[in-house]
Amino acid sequence: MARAYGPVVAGMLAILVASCDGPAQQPSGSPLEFDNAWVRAPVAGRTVTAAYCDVTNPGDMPIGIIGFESDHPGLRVEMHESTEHDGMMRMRRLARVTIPAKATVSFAPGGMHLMLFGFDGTAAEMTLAATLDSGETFPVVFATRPEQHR
Ligand SMILES: [Cu+2]
Repeated sequence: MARAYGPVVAGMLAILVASCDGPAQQPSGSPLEFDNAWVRAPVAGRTVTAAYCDVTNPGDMPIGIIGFESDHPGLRVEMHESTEHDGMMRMRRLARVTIPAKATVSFAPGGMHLMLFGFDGTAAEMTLAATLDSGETFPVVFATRPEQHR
């Protein structure tokens, strides 16, 4: 029976290796580093989905992200946080996400995420501009991945 798991484990390792393959492309001049940026392809016929990434602040001062924007026509982005309240999952909108000094904050399934309205998933990747509390914006490329429930 253990043999049946072989291909699955091999597949997972391949994904892990692929995601560690070389340095991620970082927006030039950005004080924050963005890794593992991906957007979940929406269910067919739907245009609401979520995007995720890991944000690292290598500096000595906390940095706030006050939003993400797209130049894609009709695409709107909100920063959300999923929370469980009395056994119910809820989402609330975040006006600001602070990345502490020398720390990584993850937008990840089940937690903070970027909520996308108006993305049909047909593009292999898309760019969202992260706006920092300094007012600077930096483009981050999100790769589209097929729908995954986990
Ligand atoms: Cu949401």
